[in-house]
Amino acid sequence: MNRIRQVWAEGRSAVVGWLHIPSAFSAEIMARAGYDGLVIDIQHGAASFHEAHEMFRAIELGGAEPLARVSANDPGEIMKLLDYGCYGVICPMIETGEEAAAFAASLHYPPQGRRSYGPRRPAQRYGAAYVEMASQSIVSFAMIETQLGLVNLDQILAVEGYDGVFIGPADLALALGHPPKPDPDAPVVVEAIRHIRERAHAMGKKVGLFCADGAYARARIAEGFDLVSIAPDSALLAAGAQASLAAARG
Ligand code: 3PY
Ligand code: MG
Repeated sequence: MNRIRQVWAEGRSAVVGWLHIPSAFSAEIMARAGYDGLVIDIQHGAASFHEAHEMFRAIELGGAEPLARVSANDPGEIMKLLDYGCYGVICPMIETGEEAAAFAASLHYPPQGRRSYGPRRPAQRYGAAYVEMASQSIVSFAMIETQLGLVNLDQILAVEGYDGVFIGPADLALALGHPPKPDPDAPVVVEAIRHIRERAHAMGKKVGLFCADGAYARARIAEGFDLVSIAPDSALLAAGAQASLAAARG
């Protein structure tokens, strides 16, 4: 079973890491740290498709579920990533019910969706029965991070065929006239995040949030978020390097 679905089935919230660095080696190190899943950020990270493919394999080897935040709501990109070992898709900037429906269609084989058949790596993991379990083998989130996404939230949430919404706090803050800060404290942004969480749950959808600080993420889990991402690999590397250098220099 998909490790994120397993966590949900056990009544827990998933904690995932975030990868900007285009390296299978560092992805494997991150996976072995024990995250439920790792998200390769194709939108704002450095990985090419080929590098992402190698990283998916390293993440799986390391025991975490391989996921990706795609660069756009592009069926070709989404289907290709699914064919090469991505078991969770986070799609940025969803703003209407039509966009959410197009996203959902990319995730499923007919008759539910319009995914094209060619599961090169999932067929290795799941064998010939993959086609029957394909939909269950992935998790999916539409990102809410714009004014229009907020306005059309209920219309987006009413679409079937994807698991939940994922909040991008930096873009959401920009949309609401605030600096693009992770772990936001501006009341209007905090209120928008609460509103999205409550509407998502009221309409039977999961809700996830991009976080930086682990303690901040823990507080959001206590509020009921079903999935949180924490500090990206690039930030962890910078923090570790700075601390080590500071200790050496005194
Ligand atoms: C945002 O905060 O806008 C995101 O998309 C998270 O990377
Ligand atoms: Mg964003």
